[in-house]
Amino acid sequence: VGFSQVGAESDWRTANTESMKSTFSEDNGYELIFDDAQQKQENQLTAIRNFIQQEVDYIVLAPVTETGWDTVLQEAKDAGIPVIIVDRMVDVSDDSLYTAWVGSNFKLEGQKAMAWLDAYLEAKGRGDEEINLVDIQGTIGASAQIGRTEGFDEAVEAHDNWTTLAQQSGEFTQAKGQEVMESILKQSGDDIDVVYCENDNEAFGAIDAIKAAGYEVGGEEGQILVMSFDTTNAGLTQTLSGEITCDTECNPLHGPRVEEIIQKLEAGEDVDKQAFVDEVAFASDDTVTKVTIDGTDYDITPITQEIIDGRAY
Ligand code: GYE
Repeated sequence: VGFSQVGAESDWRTANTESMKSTFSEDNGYELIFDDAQQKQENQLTAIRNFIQQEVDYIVLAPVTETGWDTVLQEAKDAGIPVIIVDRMVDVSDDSLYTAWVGSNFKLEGQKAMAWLDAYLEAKGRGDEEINLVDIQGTIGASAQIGRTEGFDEAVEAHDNWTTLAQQSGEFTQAKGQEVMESILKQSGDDIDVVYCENDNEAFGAIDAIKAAGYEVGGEEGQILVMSFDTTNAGLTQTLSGEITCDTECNPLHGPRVEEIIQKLEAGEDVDKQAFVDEVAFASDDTVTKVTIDGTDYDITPITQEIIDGRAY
């Protein structure tokens, strides 16, 4: 199995890589050829071509961004090697260029987070106040960015009293999240109510920048409310401390899911073309414990140390 991984940009990614490596281990009967693309699509194209040359049985691709895969996936198809897409999605003209995809519903993640924010501000008596928001986006063109930004934009548009002050990519990294937040704070620090970070590592960087600039993070009026995605161990620990007020899950444990697909293919069975992972969400307190999107209820669980200790990542 050849696995082309996006990079090592986040805690989420580390958990994802570990899940893949421990599943596709020699003990389990696999030979895994792992390639870290350092967030560059050109490296992924090279990796896939190397996998084809090495005549692997399966190619697993975690694509950095959605577009630009048609040619290389056609090459894999011509070589008769099934390609399983994991985590982020590809945008291809012909769906037969990949065998199956498993990952998250990133738009739903964004919608859940923004529905939580709406209910939270309402509960705090701030439903009619002017609210200024910042969106620190993920890697532009990555499904995780596209879906989470859509959830953000649609919610801002639906509120006359919400304004987007800044919207900029933090590349899903802590360093870039901090750098971007520093510059936004210089321009409009006093006006910011909410910072929506599209992953935990950006949130860690943003929180450092906010504190260094002399502002307080938290969910009360006068503080800067930080939201995040991934629910990594470190992210939930900062949720417990109240520095992140809401953290929406993105589950990285894809190894066993990809293995199930491969086992079915080996047995000649059909596999789902696309499969979404079920995900939850956590908040620093119990102000809002449920949101409803398109008629479906989703729990928002107040985080505790017990919950953090009991989680697999
Ligand atoms: O949220 C982020 C990572 O694609 C879901 O990529 C993934 C995202 C995740 O770098 O931390």
